[in-house]
Amino acid sequence: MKELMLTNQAIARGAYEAGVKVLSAYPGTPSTEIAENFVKHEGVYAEWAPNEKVALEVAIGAAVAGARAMSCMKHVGLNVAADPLFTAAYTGINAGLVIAVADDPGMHSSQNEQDSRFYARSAHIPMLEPSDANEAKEFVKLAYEISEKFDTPVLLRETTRVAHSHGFVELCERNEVGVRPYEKNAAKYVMMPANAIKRHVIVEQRDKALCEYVCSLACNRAEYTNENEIGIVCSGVVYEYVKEVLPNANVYKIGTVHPVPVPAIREFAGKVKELYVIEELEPFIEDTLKAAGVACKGKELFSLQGEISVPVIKAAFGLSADETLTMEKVPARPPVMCAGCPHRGVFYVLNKLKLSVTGDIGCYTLGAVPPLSAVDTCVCMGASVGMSHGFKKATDGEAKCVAVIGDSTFLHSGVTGLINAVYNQSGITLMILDNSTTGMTGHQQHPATGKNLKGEPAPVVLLDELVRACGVKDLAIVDAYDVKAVEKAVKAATASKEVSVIIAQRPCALLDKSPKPKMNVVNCRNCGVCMRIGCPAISKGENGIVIDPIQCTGCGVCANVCPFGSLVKEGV
Ligand SMILES: Cc1ncc(C[n+]2csc(CCOP(=O)(O)OP(=O)(O)O)c2C)c(N)n1
Repeated sequence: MKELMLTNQAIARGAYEAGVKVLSAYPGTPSTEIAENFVKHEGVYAEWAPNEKVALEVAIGAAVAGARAMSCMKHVGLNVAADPLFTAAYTGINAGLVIAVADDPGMHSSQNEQDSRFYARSAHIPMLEPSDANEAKEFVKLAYEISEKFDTPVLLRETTRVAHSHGFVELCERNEVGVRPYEKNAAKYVMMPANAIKRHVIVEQRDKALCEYVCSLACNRAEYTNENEIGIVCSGVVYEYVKEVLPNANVYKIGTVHPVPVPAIREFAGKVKELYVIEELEPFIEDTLKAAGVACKGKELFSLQGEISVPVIKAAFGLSADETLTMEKVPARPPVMCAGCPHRGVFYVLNKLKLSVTGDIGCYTLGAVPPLSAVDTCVCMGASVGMSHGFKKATDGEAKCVAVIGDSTFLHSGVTGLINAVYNQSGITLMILDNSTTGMTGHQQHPATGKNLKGEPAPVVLLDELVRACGVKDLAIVDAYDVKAVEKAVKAATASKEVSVIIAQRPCALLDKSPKPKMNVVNCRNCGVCMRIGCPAISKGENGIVIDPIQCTGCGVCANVCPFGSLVKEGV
């Protein structure tokens, strides 16, 4: 039976069919739907971990204990999980372990374009990369075979275009692999130097064996058309584009991007007119081939930035562009905070008070965009707290700055920064924007929401108690819609020499869709103050401010900033 599926759903299905028992993940576009779909299967366990490092450690533990396990994350999540990743390559696994990692060429929803293939090489872990949904499902099953055959974790890489495209997927039965017996084996699982030195030798031997083995795999294949034609080496979504743009080219499709099946590609190169490598981001395959003495062309024709696409390949090969709809032709729609977003009033205040804001990653990063224009920095999840501490230390405590972080991000990696600020006494002010969800990635639960991945009730980590337990004495809790209370709290907190924390609470406006009274405009004096909050429901009309009743959520933030009381709630 076939079913139309999102590739991420197909990966979840592949894990189910492979007999995976335990999955642990942290959300991150474009990987999030893998966990969300896997948990829907019967007889499996899946969870949101507070961050990717924990998620991978859970999966490693489950695999060592004897159950097939999976961990899923976006590319930057693999940075967070890199510590256990590198050493799990040494310990090996007991039952199969697959780490699904989603790269985001073009940065549709990421802060950088890093290429995860380098993790595979430097951690000495094999990596598979599918081109479509059905292949993704099959590659997951293959990944578990490789994992157990070679006693290694296996990385499964996808990119945004593959993760978020649909395809028909052939459904198969679940392979009930059961749980393997676990045997204590310190030499294998306790990585202290004396043991790790010996395991490193095994890792190198495994690498060599894998290099040979991948050449025999059907997922690495040459597709010949004509020996007078050029040859293209590619993988992932680029394979689909190449088949469309260059139907006469010979193609070598790589399924294992690490190790690259070099001997097989060398043979392919000998049978084609000229060899090209087309790959997104870094010249990973190209450099591997060149280092092995296989002549090829690649990045002299293609950029290291952004995605490869049909028009990009056409342009590189001098083929005439057709009327294909390109991204450039689509009008730009810059992101804005939603109407009713509880983060809006906070940034209005921070901008008004002219404070420097070390920001973080979440919906609230949009506090950097005009007219709010409040956020000064955004580097990675959790960085807001450490960076504010750095601002303070650099200026002998004089910097007028505030760190702003979301609830999910605080639990992910902000709490350690707060412990550091208390311990090393910098007197930072941290604002936790608690909207009771992981908003940016589509409303996932986290340890402070009271629900688990299945949506079932779960124990709640109380943010105020956690903050106090870190040693913070100066803690204020405010309603994020109450702009005046936010302003008062920020003024008090930034005047203090102690570490201070403000928790601004209000659930994400998209969580509660019940009808609410909208805002009305009465005797507008056209002062324009409400335009400074950047609400998409507010615009300037011919006779003053206009509120779009479809978008308005009645949050009242505009009324709280209006100096003339001209914005009032319907029926109030
Ligand atoms: C290491 C890492 N993991 C995951 C992500 C994806 N991501 C971006 S923001 C975010 C969390 C947003 O939730 P929260 O901090 O509660 O803020 P909100 O969006 O709800 O305002 C996540 C998971 C990321 N950018 N980096």
